[in-house]
Amino acid sequence: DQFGIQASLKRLGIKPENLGASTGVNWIDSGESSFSSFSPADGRLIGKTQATNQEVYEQVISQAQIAFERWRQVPAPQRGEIVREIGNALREKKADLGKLVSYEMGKSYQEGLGEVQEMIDICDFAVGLSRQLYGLTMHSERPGHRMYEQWHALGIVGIISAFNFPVAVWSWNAALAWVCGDVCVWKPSEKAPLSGIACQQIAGEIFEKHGMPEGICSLVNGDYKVGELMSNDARIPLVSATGSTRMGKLVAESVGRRLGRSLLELGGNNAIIITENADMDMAIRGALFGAVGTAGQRCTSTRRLIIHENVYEEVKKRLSSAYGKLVIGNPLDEKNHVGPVIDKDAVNMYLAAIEKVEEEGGKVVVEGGVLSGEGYESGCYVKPAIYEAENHFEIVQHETFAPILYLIKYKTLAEAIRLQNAVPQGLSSAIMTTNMREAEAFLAVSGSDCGIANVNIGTSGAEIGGAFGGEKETGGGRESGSDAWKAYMRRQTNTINYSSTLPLAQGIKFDI
Ligand code: UN1
Repeated sequence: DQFGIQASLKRLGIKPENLGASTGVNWIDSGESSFSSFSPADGRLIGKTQATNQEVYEQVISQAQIAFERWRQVPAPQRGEIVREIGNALREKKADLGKLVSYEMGKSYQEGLGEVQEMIDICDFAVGLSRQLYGLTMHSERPGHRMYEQWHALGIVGIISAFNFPVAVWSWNAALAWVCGDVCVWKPSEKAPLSGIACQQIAGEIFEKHGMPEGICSLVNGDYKVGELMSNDARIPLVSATGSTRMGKLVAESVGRRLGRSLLELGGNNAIIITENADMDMAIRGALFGAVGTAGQRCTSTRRLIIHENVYEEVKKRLSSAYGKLVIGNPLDEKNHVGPVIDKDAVNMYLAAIEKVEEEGGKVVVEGGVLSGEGYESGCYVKPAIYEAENHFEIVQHETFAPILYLIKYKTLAEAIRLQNAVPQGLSSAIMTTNMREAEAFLAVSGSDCGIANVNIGTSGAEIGGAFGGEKETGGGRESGSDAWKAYMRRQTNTINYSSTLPLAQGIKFDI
């Protein structure tokens, strides 16, 4: 145990097995068979979790309903106080939690810490927000009338999160939902459940310390079947789901059938446009981290570089040389740049994508492959690869959750923007340029069609303060900053008549 994993698990209060569902600090034993969580870093078993069955699910939802009645009555700033303490507890446990995220998911320890920092940041954001859940006032057309809107808590928020950000995405939803007066039921990814369990325990203890009932923060482990229970459950007015476009369409269909709300963060196919006016050092640095960081498994990972023909060869050369210096290995060892992908399925998807791009006529620039031998025993380490490709290739149109980067050449900025937009997804995008006209054209209505458009920054690494999400097959949802909180509340328009007559709107006459 070179990296002190066992000590961290102990400090985080993770028991070795059978953690299925929880409504706060209590865990419910479903007696169901268990899921094993293996580390992609070294292939070892970290722990086991139980699947939540229908009966346990019912227990969790009933408790959440009871908890909502109480929680919604707590004044929002007091709810914020509790979220502040959750943020402080995360600060205290940052190193242990960051390590567990890194070990269980495979991202570098630095990125594991970064993920916990996102959780801390969203808690801070939510604390401030708890005093700013503003509604508007309007002028009524009728004399002696006042009109305004207010935002009320919605109810149970279901959160389905993905393996790649096993805890941060939960916190973006949960921290806002809590200050809004909602209660949360979270299904973490079955590929990284223990990080979720650690967070559940941290939050559960804080709610308990404040004498709050069980059911404000709940967790239900399991696979897609638990997700289906949530999507079809009319007691959950909002389901927030992060993952593949395929999964998102299934969730949206089920939630839509019962006219519930869904908030979707799905696939991205993010590009950086590198113009001939780019600061080349910055462009290379941004592209490199965007493409190989988190082993290409961020929904914001850079998958395409759209490069001006005059700088194309230079970018190709400099990137190849940078890729040659990448050190691939155990994510907890801070000398390594790139860790493993999540599991063998991900390795197979990576290999299939490489085969496909070659079949479609892509030309290899930096060769990929699966690593074996000492340190790579888990079989999940792959080499980041680069291909010259064309935007219309089927594989380029598709989000492959792996470190494969496609280089595409362009002549005019209009063409570059057209290529950037010509994919089904619309999450993140960037332009590298020192030319103000190019930057503004990229940001204009006729520019990038993505939810996130950056100038001289890569496609990944969004901050908490901005709304996060994207268009088209990315699902349209917005989470974390700006006014994303509105998705977690219900709006009520109130008109009050303080006059002694009852005039009708639109001047309608109705006299007897
Ligand atoms: C994700 O990959 O699901 O912008 C979220 C970023 C991170 C979040 C990514 N802040 O890359």
